[in-house]
This record gives sequence, structure tokens and C-alpha cells, in this order.
Amino acid sequence: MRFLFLLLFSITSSALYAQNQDSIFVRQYYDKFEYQVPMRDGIKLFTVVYVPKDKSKAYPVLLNRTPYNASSYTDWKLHGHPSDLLVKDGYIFAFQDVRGRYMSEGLYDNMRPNIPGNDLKNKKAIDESSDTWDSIEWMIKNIKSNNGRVGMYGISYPGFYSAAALPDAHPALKAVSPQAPIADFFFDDFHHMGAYLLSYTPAFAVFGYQKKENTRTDWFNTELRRLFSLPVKDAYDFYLRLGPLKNITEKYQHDNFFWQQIINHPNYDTFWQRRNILPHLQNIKPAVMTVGGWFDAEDLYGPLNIYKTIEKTSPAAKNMIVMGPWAHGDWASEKGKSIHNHIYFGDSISTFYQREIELPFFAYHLKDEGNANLPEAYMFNTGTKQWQKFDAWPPKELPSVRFYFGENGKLSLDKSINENAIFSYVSDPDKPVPYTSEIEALTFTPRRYMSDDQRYASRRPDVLTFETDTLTKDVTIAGEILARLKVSMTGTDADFVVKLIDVYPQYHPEYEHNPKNVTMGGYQQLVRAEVFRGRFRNSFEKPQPFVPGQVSDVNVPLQDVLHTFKKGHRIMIQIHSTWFPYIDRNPQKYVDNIYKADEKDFIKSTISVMGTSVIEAGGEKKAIKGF
Ligand code: PG9
Repeated sequence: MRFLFLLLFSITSSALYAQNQDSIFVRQYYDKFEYQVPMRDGIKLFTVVYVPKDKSKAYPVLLNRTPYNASSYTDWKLHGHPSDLLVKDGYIFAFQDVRGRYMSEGLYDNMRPNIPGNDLKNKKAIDESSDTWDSIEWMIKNIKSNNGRVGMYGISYPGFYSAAALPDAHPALKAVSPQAPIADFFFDDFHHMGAYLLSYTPAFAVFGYQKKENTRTDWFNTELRRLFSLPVKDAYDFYLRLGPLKNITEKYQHDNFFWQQIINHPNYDTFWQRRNILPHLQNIKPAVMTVGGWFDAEDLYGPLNIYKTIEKTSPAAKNMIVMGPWAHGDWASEKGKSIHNHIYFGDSISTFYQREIELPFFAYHLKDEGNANLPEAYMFNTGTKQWQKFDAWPPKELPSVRFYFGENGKLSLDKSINENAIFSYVSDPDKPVPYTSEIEALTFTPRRYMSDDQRYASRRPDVLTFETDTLTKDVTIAGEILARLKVSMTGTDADFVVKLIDVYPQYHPEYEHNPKNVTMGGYQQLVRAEVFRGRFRNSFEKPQPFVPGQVSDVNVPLQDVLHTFKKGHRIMIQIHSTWFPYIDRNPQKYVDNIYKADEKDFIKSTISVMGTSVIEAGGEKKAIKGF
């Protein structure tokens, strides 16, 4: 029987899926049900449930809560979840439209604030945790052949809903895997360190309108997807001609409730603070496996900080992290060769993760199968292209590195070169530094740039570029990175983009998997980049202008890395003040609200970075003010 099962699975699993139809395998081995599950306040949440036909045993429930239409999960390939290995292993799969989305009742709220506690009597105190608690309680009682245990998983926004189930979790919730989870929209997705992600603007159509009735199809597909409907092939040109953000409000988003919230809360005020899930991740009981991609342009802050927060608040929790050489959600689908942009990392890395990491995690915690002998941190080194296991992240045993800037673009490791040096550039918002080496159209979200070639930027006069001599031995950076910049300017506001780059030797061979035939000799691979909106240098809640000519501290935290710069390569640091159209342009003249700035507020500014600046890379960074 099992052989037949396997044979059939291998045949059917490669079968072409009829769009929006259950796969042949699912129809063969699962029964499908649809429910409207009642919440404590009477609102009903639409839940699609697949139950194995084999009734000889009980199964755990694997729940995925989503704003992306549970009805469309029937083809099993939206977000690539669940993996075929989990489907073959046998679970009760539940997909639920969160409150206010598609077939579920109620109103939608982005990153709905968590209300601490779980007061079953207070019918008004609802949040994503209480909706999950009520859903689990109902499923355990009403879905036949469940074994009384529930797991959760989800990528991106569904990753947030998994994490949002952790505070005051239902006792049957035993294993949760937030994957590329959003933690806080002021640091994930729509903003990075306070700067608005202009490249996200089309995405507001999906999150800024309430549906009028329960529906299985997108209600924002009509006149609401205004930007999406434009024939724009060059987003840099389109957004530059569009001008200040206030023109987006007037032309495209005047009736979008989420856009109005964004532009009316330009600082990290209680509107955003209440939507941050991190402070609520206390006293966590379920096992947690957070998953992320080192090249995830959407949610990198989320997975790293959800893992670290639980590590600090719940030392007794089984809490682990997996970070692979992936863009957003890539681990859920297998393309054979694992390639990001032009860089080849190996074969079948997603399958390895699904088979050796995700499957054992759920089998152990939900079925008492196997031993889930998984490390605390299962991390892929993007330089050696090998998996590494750590018993802590960031690792304590690896030395950290300090970078200092010198004359003639010199970058030195661990010793200051010239503290009196001053490095200046003219930042012109009318000629912003592109964020990518290629022409990109309008996107739902940008993805490719995270390992992109930086030669287009290093040859610009408004990009400070520092580079080590050729390395005589491997240099590994494992952990957090903090750029402690000392800066001055002629303007009164500025953004700072800091990039860590792996410079390949001239003789580097071409990769066989390089469809665009990019010259890899001398390639400047982006390892990590981050922007910091300088007005928030002392506080994200209370921004401050700069005083022209006065030296100020701007501490720019870059997200973690695990990367070995190989002998024969060089290490490069770039610093600049525009990154377009990935982020909006800082007018560089301080205004209270950049979303309402006028054309006349945009000025050139001569920006200077002092030789006393230093970049600390690897290990754990000391906490900095404002965080
Ligand atoms: N975190 C991703 C996202 C959220 C909102 C807008 C655009 C992208 C995601 O859920 O895919």
C-alpha cells in the first residue's frame, strides 16, 4: 500500500496542476470542507479544511491564516505551501481568511494590534491572537480525526499571523513556524528604518480597501489597482517624473485607508508601536521555528528579530532559526538550481530545507515522530555556500570585525587610518542613486536587488566607495552589523544608505547559470544594505533636523549576515544618500512630514562622513538609542 502511495504521489505530484483546482493527489487522498468559524464576538472566519481520507489514525492540524484568499489555496501552490512532503506525510490542512478578507466577515486592519491577555468574556477584545485561539478551539472540537495538536506556518503576512498566534497561545498550539514574518511595518516591508519604500506603492491597492461583501475574488482588481494598470517599464523614470509623495496621494491613493494612515503617521508613533508584534512575544509556550532568506527584500527584520526577541523573553522555549540563500519565500518552492539574481548557491537547497528541517520539525512536535535533532540556528553561509549549525545566533565564538575608512577609497580592517579625514559627496535628489543595476518596472515589491552587482553605483561621484586590499585569507562575518557614522551636511535632513559588498577577483570564472551573461570577473556582489532616515537618529518617535555644518552621530544597523569573503576577494563599503526608487527621496531640507513635502523642499546637499566613523560587523551589537 505504501509503495503504491509513494508511486502515485511521485506520478501525481509532478502532474500539472489545473489552475485553482485541487491537485489530483489531494483529491485522491483528502476530503475538502469549508466552514464559517464563529469568533467570540460573533464574526465568522472562512476556513477551508482538507482532511486525509485514511481514517485509520488521527492527525494534527496545520493552520495557515492569510490575507491572500484561502479559497485560492486549493491549487496548493499559492506561496508554495504546504510542501508536498507535508501533504504526503498526512496532516489536516486548514487555510483561513483573516478578519475582513475575502470570505471572512469583519473589518480588515493591517498588523492588527495585539491586546495582551485572553479574556474569553470580553467579546470586544479581539485581535489575531484571540481569532486564532477561537479557531483552534473550534477545530479541535469540530474536525473529526484530529489528534488534539495544532501547528501553524505561513510566509510573509501569513508569517505575521503565525507569530501573532504566539502571545496567550491556545494550549493545543504546539509548533509554530513564522516564515519571512512581518514584525513591524515601520522596519519591515513599507519602511526601512523610517524611510518609506516608494517601490511598495502599487501594493497599497491590496491592503487599503475594505471589501463590500464576502467574495472569493479580488475586489481591488478594478479601478482600485490604478498604479498596477499603468504601462510602466522604467519605475525610476516614472517615479522621478511623478515628483513628491503628495502627488501619489492626489493622483492615485486619495481614497486608500492604509495610504492615509501611512502619510498621517510619518513617525514611529503609537499607531505603529501598537502594531509591532515584538513586545508581545513574552512567555512563549509553543515550539517556534522562524525561517527567513538572506536575500529577502521584504521581511528580513521580522524573522531575525522575532527569533531574537523570543530568545530573550522565553529562554525555556524551543526556539530556533533557519536562514538560507533565498529571496522572499523561495524555500517553499524548488527550482533545482538555487540561484539568486546571478549567483548560484547550489542544487535543491529548498528541498533540503523541506525534507531535513521543516518536515522533522512538525513531525516531532505534532506527531511525536523522529527526534527533530535540529540546531538552534541552521544558517547558510552565502560566501562558502555551505550550511552551518550554531548553538546561538548571533554566534559568540566568531570574532567581530571593525572597518575604518581611509584616503583614496581605502578600507582597513581593525585599525583606524586617518581620523582627521573627511569624505564628502553632493547628494542631488534630482539625480538619485538607482537601487538596481537594471531597469525595473513597477513591482508589487522589489526582490532582485539584494545580491545585485554594485559596479553601477561605485562609479558615481555621489557614492563613497571604500575597498580593502586583496584578502590574503578568508574573512567571515557572522551576526549583526552597525555603522557608527559621524556626519555633517549643508542641508538639514538626509538618508544614509550603507552597503557591504563582496568584490570578486578579475579572474573569477563565469557561472554556468548566468542567464544574463553578467561578467562575474570584478563583480561587486551586494551582501547587505540598509537605509537609515537621519531625522530618526536620536528617536524614531521624535525626529530632529540636522544643524548644517555640525557633526552628528548616525548609527545605521544593517540586518545580520553569515558571509565568508574568500581569500583573493576584496571587501567594499559604499555610503550614499539616495536609493531610488526603492525608497522615497529625502528632500534634504527638514520638513515635518515628507509625505506632504513640496517640490521646492528638495535641495542638493553636500554631505560629509568623518574618518572617525567605524563599522562594527559580526557578533551582537550593543543596543543603540532609539531602539
Ligand atoms: N510582507 C509582504 C508584503 C506585505 C504588504 C505589502 C507587500 C508585501 C507579503 O505579505 O507578501
